[in-house]
Amino acid sequence: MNRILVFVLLLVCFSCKRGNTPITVELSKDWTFKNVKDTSWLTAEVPGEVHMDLFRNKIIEAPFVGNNELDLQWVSKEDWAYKTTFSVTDKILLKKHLELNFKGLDTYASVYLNDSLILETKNAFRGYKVDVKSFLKDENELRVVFKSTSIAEEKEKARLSYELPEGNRVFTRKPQFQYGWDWGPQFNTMGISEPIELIAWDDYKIENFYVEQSVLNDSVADLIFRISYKTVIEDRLTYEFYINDTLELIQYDEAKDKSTRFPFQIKNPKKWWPHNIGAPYLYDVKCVVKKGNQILDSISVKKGLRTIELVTEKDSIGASFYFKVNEVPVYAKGANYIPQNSFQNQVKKDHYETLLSAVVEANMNMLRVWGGGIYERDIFYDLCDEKGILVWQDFMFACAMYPGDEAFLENVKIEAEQQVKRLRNHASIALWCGNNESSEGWRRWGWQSNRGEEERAEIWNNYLKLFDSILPEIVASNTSTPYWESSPSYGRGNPKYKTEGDAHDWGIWHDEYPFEHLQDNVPRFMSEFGFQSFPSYEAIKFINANDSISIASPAFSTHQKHARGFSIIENYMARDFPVPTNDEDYVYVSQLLQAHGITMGIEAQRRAKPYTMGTLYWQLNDCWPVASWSSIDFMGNWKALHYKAKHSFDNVLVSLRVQNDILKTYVVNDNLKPENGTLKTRILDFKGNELYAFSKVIGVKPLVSALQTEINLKALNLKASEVVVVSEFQNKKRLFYLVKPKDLKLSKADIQQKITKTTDGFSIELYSKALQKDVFLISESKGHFSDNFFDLLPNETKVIYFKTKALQLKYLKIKTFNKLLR
Ligand code: BMA
Repeated sequence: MNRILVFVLLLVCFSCKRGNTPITVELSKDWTFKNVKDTSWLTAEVPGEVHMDLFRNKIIEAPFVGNNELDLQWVSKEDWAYKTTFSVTDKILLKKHLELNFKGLDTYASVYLNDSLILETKNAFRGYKVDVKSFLKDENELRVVFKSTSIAEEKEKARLSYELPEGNRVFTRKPQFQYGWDWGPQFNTMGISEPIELIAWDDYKIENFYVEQSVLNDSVADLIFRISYKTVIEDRLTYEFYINDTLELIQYDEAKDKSTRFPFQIKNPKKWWPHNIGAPYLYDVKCVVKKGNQILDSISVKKGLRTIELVTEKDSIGASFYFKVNEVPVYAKGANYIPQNSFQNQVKKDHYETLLSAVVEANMNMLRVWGGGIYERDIFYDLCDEKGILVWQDFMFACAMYPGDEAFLENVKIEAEQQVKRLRNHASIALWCGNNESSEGWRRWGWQSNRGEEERAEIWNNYLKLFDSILPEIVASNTSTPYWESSPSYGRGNPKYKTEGDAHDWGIWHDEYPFEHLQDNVPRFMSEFGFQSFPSYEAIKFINANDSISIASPAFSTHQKHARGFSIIENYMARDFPVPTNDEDYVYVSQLLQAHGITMGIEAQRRAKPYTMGTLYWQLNDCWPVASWSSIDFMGNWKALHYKAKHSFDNVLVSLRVQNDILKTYVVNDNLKPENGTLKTRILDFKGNELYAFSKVIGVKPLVSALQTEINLKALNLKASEVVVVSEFQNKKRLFYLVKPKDLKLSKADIQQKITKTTDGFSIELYSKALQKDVFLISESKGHFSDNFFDLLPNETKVIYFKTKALQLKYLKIKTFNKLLR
């Protein structure tokens, strides 16, 4: 557009009247709450939740401490009322339209405005809008009464002649993990979970702005700006579109059809990439709607331009399962994400920022938002867009069969449509997946036994209605993001789990297969596999509510939710590691054990690229302090796995394996460019003496994994328990051992340390004359070590940074695996 015209338009724009745009007021003040049976009201936080309100009022103890969970089950069995009063200005009252927008009510709520029942709800995953023009006054009272979920659930259950797997939770549309999970407590929350807004408007209000992308290549991006709105006028309106604050398009339309669409083209577009491949570029797109000179409404979105494809093509082995971003096959690296707190309103902006930064730092490019949790808040997806993290988004259904009656399906339809529309502008969203493990459960977990044919058919047909028809149709008609019915495609009881689709390989952990199973059993896309460990000392002390790190305390036992959890950890530990007798070492070794097994899987899968095209381990984070599969604990401390996964997920990975006495070195390259350099292999004893050395100049093509060297170990006549293999490529070193950790004959030597203050923490220089394995730095000051649980090569100095607000590093403890071996 001509510059003078833009200037004139901008001048016109500055003189525009803004008086008549919709007004939004959040009703977050002066809330009180009570048990419906009580008389006195106590202060409440909105948005919020009843357990936390009770805790703040000192009625209950901290829910995550000790055995308090068990004593607090009464809370969800009661009914709770919330109320506030608020005044409304004449300016707002005089608006033609007054609407209350309930962004989240958890779950069975009756809402009264000035004693009139205005709304009844039954879905915590959707919003509700109510026209309140005829109810609103100068002074108002808003009251929300929540009923215990069990009342509605029992009613629904009574309507069926059979029981649905797995329990009454299936009848309520709320986070399923709140009913208790194998890593989560049972805290069935109730409350006003998201803001309530009063929206006042006269003639026109934007409801939704979707920047649809119809074509994207290197030279053009063809977009369609789709606006849906509410209006009472039929005038000709002006739509102005700004890209990165520059007015780029002006269009006109009659305001009457509830929606309108305008094509627009960006030349030489900048694409959005997952951060490990390119920059996650985002455009600012803004739409301003005017009537003549008057602005009626405006809306902005951040838009990343990318194509996304899930490639599931039949091939000679079975069928592929991988993502193509901007035509590039991208190996997905990451983890499964669960809610960050049982009480969602305790999760603040900083938590999102810190956790998602840790995802990027660990070289992950994908998270799977698991179906037993929540559709995350906008901020989560905003940050994933910004940081270049792809999101595999489950619909919120997990490990169960769900009802199929009209009312239930209608409720889910609205939920799904709202969520898909809310998230469709996000470049990060790579996939919508119907559910977690429901079809696997139906086929393999005995759910069909003791049922007649008719009953089985009904339950399965209801499954198909929802996951094979309703949800994919909603996804297809509202976005171009791919849909997948269920994760995994096949349970591990079906041999196809390795040759088709995505897999959850719980042979590790649940079936107690040795970790080595992961070396040769790689699927096409590993969407779950995992192993538990104990959390940080900090988390254990918090649970025990004193300075004790006892893992045998009754309190800590409540924080292990897997029936066989402790014994599975111990069985695996005894196979590969020494089993310490004191808790401090036991916790440490449990983390080494988890990291040992999971990184073995990560690397085997990456080496198998392109047969395998994704690795998402179970699980990234925790919702409370607990012994679990997470790699970052509830307190934000990185376990050994998170540090080691960072290396195993590196874009350029040197990975070693021994097969029939042959030491094989692979290089995996996830970059778009070839990686060249000298691959050096050295074998050292633990004092640093070189026993063998071999170098080779290599070139690794983009996006491949390739075997680079094979060394016959037999011919070298080594003492396998007394050596370390050091592989070096492009200034990065990987260490590899030829025997199990428990069989290593490590030397005992001191570690020298030199600590220096830096601007935001400390630098720690470490040195030892002998190889030190799994060096673990522990500080009592809260902070983050740049690396931890690392191996220190003999006679080499390593510098670690400890980022902390503490001004002194009073206590730095160093643990090393060497000391655990007899
Ligand atoms: C996976 C998940 C969860 C569970 C985990 C560990 O299959 O989908 O249901 O917490 O296993 O058992």
